[in-house]
Amino acid sequence: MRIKNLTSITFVAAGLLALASCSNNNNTRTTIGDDGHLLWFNSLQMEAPATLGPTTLQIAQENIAKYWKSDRKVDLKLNSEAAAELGTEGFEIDFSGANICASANSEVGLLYASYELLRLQETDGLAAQNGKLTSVPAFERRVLNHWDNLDGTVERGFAGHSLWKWDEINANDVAANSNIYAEYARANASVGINGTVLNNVNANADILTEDYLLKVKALAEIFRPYGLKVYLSLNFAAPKHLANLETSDPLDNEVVAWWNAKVAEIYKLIPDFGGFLVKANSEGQSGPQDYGRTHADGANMIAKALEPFGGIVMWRAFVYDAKSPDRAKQAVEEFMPLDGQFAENVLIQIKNGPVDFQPREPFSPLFGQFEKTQAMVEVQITQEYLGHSNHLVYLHPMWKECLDSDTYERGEGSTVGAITEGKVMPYKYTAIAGVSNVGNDRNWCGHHFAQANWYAYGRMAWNPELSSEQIANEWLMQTFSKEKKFVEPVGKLMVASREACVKYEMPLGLHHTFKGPDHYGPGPWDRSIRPDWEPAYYHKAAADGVGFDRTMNGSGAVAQYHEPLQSLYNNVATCPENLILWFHHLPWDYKMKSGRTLWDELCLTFQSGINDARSFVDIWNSVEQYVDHQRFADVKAKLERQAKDAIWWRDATIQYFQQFSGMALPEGCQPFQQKLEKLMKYRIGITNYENPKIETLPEYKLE
Ligand code: GCW
Repeated sequence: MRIKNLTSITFVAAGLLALASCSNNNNTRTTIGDDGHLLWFNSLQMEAPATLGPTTLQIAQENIAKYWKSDRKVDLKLNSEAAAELGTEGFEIDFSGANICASANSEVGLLYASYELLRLQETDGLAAQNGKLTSVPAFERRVLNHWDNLDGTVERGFAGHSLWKWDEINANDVAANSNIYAEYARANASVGINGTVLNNVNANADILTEDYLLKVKALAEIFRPYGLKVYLSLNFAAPKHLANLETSDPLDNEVVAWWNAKVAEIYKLIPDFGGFLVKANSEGQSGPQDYGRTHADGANMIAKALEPFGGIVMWRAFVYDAKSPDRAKQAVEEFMPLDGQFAENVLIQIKNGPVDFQPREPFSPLFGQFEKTQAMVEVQITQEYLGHSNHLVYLHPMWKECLDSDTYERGEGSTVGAITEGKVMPYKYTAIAGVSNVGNDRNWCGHHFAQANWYAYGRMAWNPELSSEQIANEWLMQTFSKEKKFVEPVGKLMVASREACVKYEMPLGLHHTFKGPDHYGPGPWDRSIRPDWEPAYYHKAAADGVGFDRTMNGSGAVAQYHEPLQSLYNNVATCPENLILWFHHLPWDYKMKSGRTLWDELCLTFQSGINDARSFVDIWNSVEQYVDHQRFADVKAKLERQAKDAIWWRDATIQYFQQFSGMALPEGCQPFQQKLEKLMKYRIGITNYENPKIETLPEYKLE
């Protein structure tokens, strides 16, 4: 006999009025919530979870029992009959009856439903619900990538040290560990993130030693009730490093046997281990090419070991080498010959753009090229190139721009999103990755508003259709205040912030004009040990003009795009102007659509970015009454810094380019505040992991 409605539990929101009024109490919010630690649970004042204890179902039940404020009862039903299409994680919430009924095929589906209900409640969304709300995640594997090193530093992390305290993790008594790990897992579950790669893609092989694996197992146990699976980055040379084998050649029998045994050992400890993330033959990491083998040889060897256990390999396509005349072309050149050779449980993890997480890039053409290979998108949540944790830059618009980009692979509608969701060609596995911005800072992400990027990543991975505005507004309501006079202006500020950053850092398709390896601040003049690490490789500013010619007369990168994009990008008259210097090298006096010269347009776009950043300070000042004093002051200081940085960026970039253009600042531009010679000497140690705080630019003034 089939068991139906395995559990059907009804909760009465008993005694919750007291709690509700407590969470609405401004005093409570100021004292408890103002360091930002409560994330988007601020409006609920959610209690810290126990490190271990409750099951998934119990967590869902508790969410409702403790935090559901309405007197309408909520039923949570497991294994309801109608739920077949919900899959293993989806849920349905029926608002039509007297009771609200949430059903799912699994406990984790009910857990997600409970967070959906609380989100609706906290964002005034319940009134609009009267029928059935069905929700199924777009991507099966919604993964965070931590670039956390075993020594506690975080590569491109701007929120303190790693959350993982490897020295302290107690593998023998899991419940004795800090409950920060359960808090982290809960935050992820609440936005639908179901996987986490714990260590940096520049991987230390030691993560696969028994000592570390036992600690990974402890974390996996804490995460499990929240539906969060653990993955690891592997070092391809691990057999050499850890077992003293002479080689790590993926076709060597001993190497294969070593990986098989290692994978079996991991699954014995962590039966639901998700799989491996691999950066191979990229930026000095070892890989199969060290042994004359291909990416496919390497990925498939690991994939075969994982296959019996249901694990996957996420093999990165982030490859480039110093000799390539156009780095943007290399992923396609290196991976397309391998299309069709990858095992079924391999996904190729591709950064949103073809270079490297720049403020604006076109989508990576590799998404539209693969015909027989599963691709997944990697976005960067940490703001490596977008002002670190000093700038308020809400990234959802940037990510959505990539997912919504049409590759035209199979005619219109073959967007990056549709392809990677497996809607264009059938995929066995679908996934998406986001490089985490979480550290051990009290507020998790360094900037209070950087939390919105963690939140938005999860919401997008679940439902890529949600708009930037909706996600921003719901985050604001849960994190700060439901007051319309707060949410409206600040929501608009958030949605505008990415474009503002593009404008004040590198507009019109400029890219990689950063100072030094910190990737913070302007340095179009900067030199390096490799040409492709120098800004001039990308901007090519000279007396004859500026921009990278990627047309058919130049590097030919446009040919990696399908028609009509190829012609659109190739033709300077049709190329979107927000990418024009990505694809074209143009004279300084080139006529833009506005009728202005390229030079004037460039200067005025920078100015517009400065004005936007400046206006953010005013907007924030105008909502002071709705924000607790601590978070208000924290954000204000950072917004002022951001607005000054915007001027710094403009001063440096435009004065540097002026040496070539010989043209003056057009009307409408503020005069430079600092001279180029001084800015060229200017260094700030922003990549200071011990103290990644604001270092002011005292010379800059806000008007
Ligand atoms: O964006 C670049 C970063 C490196 C990073 C690399 C990668 C983890 O500057 O710090 O290394 O990309 O994505 O592998």
